Amino acid sequence: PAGTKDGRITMRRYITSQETPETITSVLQRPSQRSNETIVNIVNPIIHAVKTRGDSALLEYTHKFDRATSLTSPVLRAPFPPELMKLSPETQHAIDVSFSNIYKFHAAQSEDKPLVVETMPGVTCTRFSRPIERVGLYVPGGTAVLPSTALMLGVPAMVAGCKKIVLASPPRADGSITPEIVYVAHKVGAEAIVLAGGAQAVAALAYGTESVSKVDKILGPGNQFVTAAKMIVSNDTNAGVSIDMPAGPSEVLVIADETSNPVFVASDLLSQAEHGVDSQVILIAVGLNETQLQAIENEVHEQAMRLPRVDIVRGSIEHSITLVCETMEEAMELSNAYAPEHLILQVRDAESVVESVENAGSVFVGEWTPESVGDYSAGVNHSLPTYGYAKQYSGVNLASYLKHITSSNLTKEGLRNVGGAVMELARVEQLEAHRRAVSLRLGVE
Ligand code: HSO
Ligand code: ZN
Repeated sequence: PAGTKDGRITMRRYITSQETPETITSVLQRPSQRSNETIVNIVNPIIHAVKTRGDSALLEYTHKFDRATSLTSPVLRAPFPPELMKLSPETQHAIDVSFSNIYKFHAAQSEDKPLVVETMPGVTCTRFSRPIERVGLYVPGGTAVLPSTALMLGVPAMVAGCKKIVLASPPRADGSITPEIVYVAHKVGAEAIVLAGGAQAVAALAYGTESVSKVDKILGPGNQFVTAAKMIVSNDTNAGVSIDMPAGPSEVLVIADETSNPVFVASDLLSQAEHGVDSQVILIAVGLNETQLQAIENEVHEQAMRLPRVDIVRGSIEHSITLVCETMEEAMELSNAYAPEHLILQVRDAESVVESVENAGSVFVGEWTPESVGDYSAGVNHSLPTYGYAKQYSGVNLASYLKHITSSNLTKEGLRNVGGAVMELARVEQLEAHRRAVSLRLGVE
């Protein structure tokens, strides 16, 4: 069965009991991306140009790629003029509500007190955190304006206490930035917005230019060029910059059983599918019969046809699939192997299923929790690991903006207690100066 057969917007369907495990693994592969080498060959000269020629190269790329030819300065500095952040009261209220929830959830992640452990009498180990001083937050442009991404990156930076917050986002062709993003930048206390996108923006943040100040960490999603640029600069020891995580196209995996509402299930699949043609949505249908499966498929088609972004949906549904399986255990095994960015549980007693989640960026529990609440306003972060990276990465959170520093503090008694072990290991490693740093203090041989 094809992706959009006879003009119908349909996900390919597989019944797991009728396929080999190899087939299921292969259909759960992410759609392949353009070769890394091709991207790197495009991105490297851009990074080099911005690194060596600064603002003038940055502006050239913005004129070329964003067609913002009237732009004469690549930076908009705070305080941002009120006329650049004029919003309808409804929009402003929506941003304020979301800001407040995101703030609350991320503030609750802070460890107010240092962690203190006495590992032996007189041997005290402590861990405390400090904000990363300067952060660069990349807010993608492209087919949608994303003030929500500015919130998701900016609010935790503010909560963490980062001294310098700089946003970067590609300007519109007239050189301006959408007022919602300017308003968010203002709310999170950003000192500037870099009016640039792509690899050129990443390079400017990593190395600094005459008008863009260098940052210590770059966070935020982006296309393959942005991701490649983030990886390259974070590998350059001369840049001294880190990144949040590698990013790929957005994805969702919905698990539904016979208690799920086909209207809700379809709406969740489509809300991810409309992000981009490279988005991937997966439905795992647990024990659904033909009628129930068709009810969801009809909803996907009907709702998709009424969406303004139906053409994008057509593209993403093309590489999206339905897996029909028999048990929740099998569904969770498949989900954990796929490691989705978003996992939606529309099943009986959804809360009890959360326990078996091993790999996922963010989980949406029960039929009243569409992914879009997490995308915008619930308080959780939407900057999440994609492309299977949920197996080893966390989504953006307060700790993404902090460093943890440890300290040890020993009394003379403490050194007596632990010194023997230190001296013996130093002897094994034949590092005599290490051994003597203890023996000289203790007055032993
Ligand atoms: N679902 C996207 C985030 C987003 N949705 C932004 C709407 N705006 C990736 O997690
Ligand atoms: Zn979304």
